[in-house]
Amino acid sequence: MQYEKFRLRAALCFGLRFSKESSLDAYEFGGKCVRKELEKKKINDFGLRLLPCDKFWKRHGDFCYRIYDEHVPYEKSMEICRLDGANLVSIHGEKENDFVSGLAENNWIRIGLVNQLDENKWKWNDGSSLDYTNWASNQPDNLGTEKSTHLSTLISHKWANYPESTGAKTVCKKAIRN
Ligand SMILES: [Ca+2]
Repeated sequence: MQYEKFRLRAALCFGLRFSKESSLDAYEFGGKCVRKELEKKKINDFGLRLLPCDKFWKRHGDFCYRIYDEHVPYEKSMEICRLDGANLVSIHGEKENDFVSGLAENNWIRIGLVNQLDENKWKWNDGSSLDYTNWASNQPDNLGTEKSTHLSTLISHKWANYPESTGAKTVCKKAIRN
């Protein structure tokens, strides 16, 4: 009989733990089924929730992305991302390209692909490898003067190089919190 009571209580605790009320956990303590708020575990000393991405950032895979709608030159884009502890976005495949261009909403965004004048090579600002490109036809052109790269749904999610002074929206990228 005592065993049955125990089984029932354990089942109740188990049910609570995996109920849709995901903010609650349940465990046995002193012969009772105790519920506790799980949310408190996810709040740090500053009262902020430790979600994988901060507010205003969107997650895709292991990274968080944020778009800034102001049209700014290259140096300003760099500064915006740096202040966020992030880099200008790098893109490593078609899915990531689609995700990033989806943030742009029919406008031009700057991505972190730059041309070093001294080497005449394209490199990602965040130091990641150049393993994917999606240039529009006849791009990149005017090497030496168009050293920044823009992406837009207006050219079928493809890329075109522009002078660093040309304004574009900024997309920043950083790794998710574990
Ligand atoms: Ca160009």
